[in-house]
Amino acid sequence: MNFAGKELDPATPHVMGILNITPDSFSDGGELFSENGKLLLDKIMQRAEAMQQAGAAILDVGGESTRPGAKPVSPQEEMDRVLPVVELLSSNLDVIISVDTSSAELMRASAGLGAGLINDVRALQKPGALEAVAETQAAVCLMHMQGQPSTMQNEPEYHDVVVEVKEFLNQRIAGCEQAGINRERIIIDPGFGFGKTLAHNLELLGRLSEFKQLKLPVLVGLSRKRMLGTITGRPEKDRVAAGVAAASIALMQEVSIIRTHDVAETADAVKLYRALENK
Ligand code: 8Y7
Repeated sequence: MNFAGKELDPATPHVMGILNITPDSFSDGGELFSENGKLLLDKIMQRAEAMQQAGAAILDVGGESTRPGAKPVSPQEEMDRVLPVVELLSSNLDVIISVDTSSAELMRASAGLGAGLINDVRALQKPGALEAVAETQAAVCLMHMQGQPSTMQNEPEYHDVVVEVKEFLNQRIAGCEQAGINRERIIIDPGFGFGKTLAHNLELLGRLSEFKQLKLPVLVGLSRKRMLGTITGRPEKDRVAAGVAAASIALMQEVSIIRTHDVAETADAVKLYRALENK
């Protein structure tokens, strides 16, 4: 897997650490902003370095909260949050920088500052997004979502969730290829929790290996999500063990990247999986 020049071994899984630059983020926001809303770049750098040392090969920087019902941010505000962080990390850390955005303008600007991956929960469906990524060397993660973040949890429906998510991803892959983004740059993600009931999420988790049919690296984000709370009865901060358990189930189905808030714990699961594979 190539990320604008930085390589990761595709034969073994990797951890992506989440760096949310949103004051309203549910688990790690707030402390990264001062009282008057300025970015605390020294704190952000500390958080990033800690995640890298704990085993993250990729850091996912996001300035727009996509949790169900979140307030939208203006494109300018998203840029003001994310770009200084991309610049800071790319000049100070040897890590792959991912930018969690749907905005073509931010995709272009962050790739220019050294981002190696565009992580788009809207799978490059916003105007200009396909073209923006095509102009860069960055890889892209295409995620499936049914509906929009504000309404996606209102009775989502599928005939066969795995088949429909695969069909959607196949269409987006074709769109990428037509726009000049070749398959070597594409990662796919079923989008746990994005317009899915608990039953849909469990169906996807149990049948993740079917996504291998698309012959592209698979990324999954499960950490601290509501499905884990529903199953365990635990609040967000106490879902780490459930998240690592879910990650292990995904690892056994040969996913390539695990996106997580809990890098050290997830990196241990990856080590266990690698030890098993190399036995
Ligand atoms: C995912 C994601 C979120 C995910 C990818 C959360 C930005 C909600 N979830 N990106 N983003 N996959 N690719 O709980 O599952 O982290 S936001």
